[in-house]
Amino acid sequence: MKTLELISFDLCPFVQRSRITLLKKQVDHKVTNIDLKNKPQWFLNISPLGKVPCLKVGDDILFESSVINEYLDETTGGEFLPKDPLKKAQIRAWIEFTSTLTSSWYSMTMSKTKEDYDERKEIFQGQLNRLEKNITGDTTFDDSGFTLADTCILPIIQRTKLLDDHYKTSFLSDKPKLKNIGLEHLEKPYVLESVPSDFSQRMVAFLFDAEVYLSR
Ligand SMILES: N[C@@H](CCC(=O)N[C@@H](CS)C(=O)NCC(=O)O)C(=O)O
Repeated sequence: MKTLELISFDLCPFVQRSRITLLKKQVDHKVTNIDLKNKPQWFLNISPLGKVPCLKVGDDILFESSVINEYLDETTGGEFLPKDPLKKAQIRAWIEFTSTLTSSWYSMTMSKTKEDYDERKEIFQGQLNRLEKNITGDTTFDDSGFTLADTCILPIIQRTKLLDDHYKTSFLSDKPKLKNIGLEHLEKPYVLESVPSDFSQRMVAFLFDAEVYLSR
């Protein structure tokens, strides 16, 4: 296999998807973190959208987390996507949904006023409810086992649990399926190592510095 280098920002939920895939499959790789506020020129040269993650595969570049994840899965056995075309398409569709959900989490969390927070919370909560209703597995999104959808849902559960634990929100209190997926995976090495060891403190400090409504 060609050498793999993941270009990363260590708090990014989209990067985390690929880290989870790489770590769960125990694939050798290097991680290079960049400063998103001061993107290096070499990064801008290789990243068409100026976003992380990017994956260097030998001398080739891949971008977009869902594409990177499919490549990583396909080249290492392909067991993180169902073989059945309809099932596979459904997982891909829910992966797309989780990208919107991730943006909604971010937008809500970064709200600076109560009005913005309340408005965005409605949107996030509605989407989270919908995700919860569509989970068919006991400890995974799909009843066929761990899929690439789980690599996208875990960063959301982790960040939402952080809000519940630290800011006393209660997003997961009526979400037994999401809670169960979190219980099963969040403390496993492939999730713990997919973020910095001081992830919670870093996130809380980041939100405090950003003077968001939740930090008040
Ligand atoms: N659709 C992209 C989203 C990636 C993304 O939004 N990454 C953020 C960091 S979490 C980024 O690089 N932002 C830099 C910028 O927009 O300037 C993916 O799934 O890879």
